[in-house]
Amino acid sequence: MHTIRFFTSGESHGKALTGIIEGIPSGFSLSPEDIDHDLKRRQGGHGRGGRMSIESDRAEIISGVRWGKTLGSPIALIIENKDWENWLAGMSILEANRGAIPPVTRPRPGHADLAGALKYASQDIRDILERSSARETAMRVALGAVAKKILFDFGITVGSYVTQIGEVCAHQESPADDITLARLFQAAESSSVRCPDKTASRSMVRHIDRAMKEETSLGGSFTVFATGVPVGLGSHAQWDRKLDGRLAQAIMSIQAIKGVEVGDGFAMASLPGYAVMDEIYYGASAKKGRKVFYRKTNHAGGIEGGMSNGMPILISAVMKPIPTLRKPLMSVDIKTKQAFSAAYERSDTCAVPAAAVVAEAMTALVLLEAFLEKFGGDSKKEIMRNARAYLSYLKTF
Ligand code: EPS
Repeated sequence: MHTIRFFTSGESHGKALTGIIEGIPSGFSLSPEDIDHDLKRRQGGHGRGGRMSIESDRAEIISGVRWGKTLGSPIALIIENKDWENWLAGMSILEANRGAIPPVTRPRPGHADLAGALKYASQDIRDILERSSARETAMRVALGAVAKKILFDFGITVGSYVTQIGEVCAHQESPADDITLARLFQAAESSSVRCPDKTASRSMVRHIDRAMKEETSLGGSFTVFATGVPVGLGSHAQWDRKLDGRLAQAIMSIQAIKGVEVGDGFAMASLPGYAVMDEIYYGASAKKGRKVFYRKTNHAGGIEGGMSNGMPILISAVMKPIPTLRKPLMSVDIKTKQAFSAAYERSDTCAVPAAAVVAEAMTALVLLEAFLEKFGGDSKKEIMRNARAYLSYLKTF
């Protein structure tokens, strides 16, 4: 039984994106501004294409909230596609408009185009690309903003920063503690590529400009973090309850993501055991002077045995270069079976900064689901009581 469930719908050039999230308890403050802030962050980032100058995403909350507070009923959201005006006949739902624009018959390597057309028996690849487009992630960010707002009321903060774009890598700090992460996040928020390292940021911008001129695209990597997560979200007891597995699936589902790692992740392959475990200590905490279990390192990325261990959660992911290239790649027309250069649809050069914001949303949604499994209730008051009782119990352990 899932504590929360959510769905999105919408084509990239259709009328709107819609989303429904169910299971949000009552009594939490929520306003459109809480959501619009993250929508704006997702639209930014150096390297975005022409579409982002058309859209200025805003969420309309159409159910589940009254007088600024959640009701416990499903929350439905709508984000309009401004570009729809240019696609009225081409994306019309009416049979009468069939054939208003020519079909897309040239599948782009790296996209859902060919597999989707074959699977859904479609002679027009537009039927596939409209939904596989990363436009859909705008709604995931809106739903994730709802989750973030609720987590924040319990002291949990989710953020991200970019660590690599193409060949340019940021100087990597070891982000073991909340203060370092807050600083990295703040620096990322004032960088046009969402990278906390100023020198690397400047090189990344130049690298993206060069890729634009060379008519190619760039991928990269980013880190998502969550601080304030209490020990014990997720479970070791069954494969599909493990928090790391759930987070990895959620982030891997974002368009163009090709790898996800937790904590030191792939680097652990070449390190000896003593270098990647986080030794356990017991003593007075810096915060309240009370004795607690603590770690000096966070190689595990805050998750051991599929459960949060009280350290910040750290997940990194790799985004491949966007597959829509101005300089087209070889492909085969699905109608004529002739070799062609793949069709070019207007696109971004680099969307790694945006992907990091989408990954924050997916992380928040998974964490909220796990949080409500542990402390679940129907109202904010009830959940507060449950969470407080658990935290008091931990003090007596
Ligand atoms: C995308 C192609 C571009 C991107 C789009 C994702 O859209 P268009 O085809 O309209 O130029 O801008 O991203 C968004 C619209 C968005 O909101 O992120 C693709 O093919 O995935």
